[in-house]
Amino acid sequence: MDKSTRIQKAYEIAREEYADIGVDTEKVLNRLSKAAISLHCWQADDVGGFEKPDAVLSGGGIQATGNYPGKAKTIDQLRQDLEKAYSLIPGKHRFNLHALYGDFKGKLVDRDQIGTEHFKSWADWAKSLGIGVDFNCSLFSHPKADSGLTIASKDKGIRNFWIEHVKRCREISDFFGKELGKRCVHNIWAPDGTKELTVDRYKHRSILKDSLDEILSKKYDKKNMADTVEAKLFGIGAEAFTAGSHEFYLGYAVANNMMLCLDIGHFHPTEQVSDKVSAVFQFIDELLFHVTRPIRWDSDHVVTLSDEVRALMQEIVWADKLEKVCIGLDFFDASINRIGAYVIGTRAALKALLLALLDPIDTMRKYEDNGQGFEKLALMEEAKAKPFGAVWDYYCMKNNVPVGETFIPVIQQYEKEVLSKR
Ligand code: RNT
Ligand code: ZN
Repeated sequence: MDKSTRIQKAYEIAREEYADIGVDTEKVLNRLSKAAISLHCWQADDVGGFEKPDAVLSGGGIQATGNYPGKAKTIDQLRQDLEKAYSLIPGKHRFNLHALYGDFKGKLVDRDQIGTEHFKSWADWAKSLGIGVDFNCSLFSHPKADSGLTIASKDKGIRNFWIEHVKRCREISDFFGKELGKRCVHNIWAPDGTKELTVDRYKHRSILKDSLDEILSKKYDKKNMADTVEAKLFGIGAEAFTAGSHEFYLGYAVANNMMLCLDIGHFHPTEQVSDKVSAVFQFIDELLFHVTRPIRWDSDHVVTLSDEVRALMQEIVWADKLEKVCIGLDFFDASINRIGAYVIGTRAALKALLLALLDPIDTMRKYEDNGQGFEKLALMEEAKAKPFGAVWDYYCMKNNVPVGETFIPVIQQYEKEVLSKR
């Protein structure tokens, strides 16, 4: 039997298996195909950006470790890498850009000087691929961020510089939304914090609040852009105090009726981000997730089909909020083939979502409502052993992307022909 016939047959059997527990796989795949994951530009070059040649990530309390050859050094290379990754992932996805990846054409453009003209070629590229773009202000890798404080700094000059930067980033986000006809989500993450014990925590947080108020005072059409704020527990060099903590941003987002970003790596290691979904949605309309895999700290390892990612997708689906979430990836591993990292991580996030959509949720909920605890648990357990892989393979085949591990040789070849020559 040839491979595609095998995949088709396995799927047909799987479809019946799922129908037995009340799940319509065709409907599930249709829903899955509408989920657009935002692939982050920064996995391709270890968060370097294009402000100057050979730019590297510095400060911000984040780190990319490893020196695997082949990282993207130019915009063209990064675009080529992303196109390769998209071709190995089923479905139509998005692109997530950081401000320091502008098309500066060799000129030094400081952060408070960037404008839509530096992102025109990105919009054209995204248009040619038919994908939406999300955006991020960049408050790190810059001498004015060296103190570890930007928009929460007591230094007015520093603060105003970064306020101006973020304002411009919002304008650029609006531009992307208009140009592409797809809303651009602008995520504000400020690394602000201190290494040592800080007396004036209250003051820094009230400065941060004021800065955000000023940044967000201009209103944009929500069709084109939406702002989110991303909280964090700590960063390298910001161990003692991080101004934009979860309580701070949860409060800020609720008070200002705006989106919140939850990054899986930004909480205590035993805390489950998945459990926050149904809590936060009581007060906030939309959430952005930064899907990543923290090991011992916010290490941003490549996403895999881990328990936490599965639980997160389940909570999103079980709360019936799939249409109210944006899913962005936020890992940067410089120690393995970087295109491989995109493909593994995005496929894993999609697999987790597919698994959640395949759960027999209606029956599970009915059992729960009836107090049939044994039945519910039994069904939850048995659902884990249903032939999910056959559905996934079929989805990949239908979307004309490699099935199973067959993307490995494709990436090996790309490495040989393209990455190794950089
Ligand atoms: C840092 C945050 C943030 C960054 C990107 C590069 O801990 O997660 O989202 O990873 O903006
Ligand atoms: Zn993040």
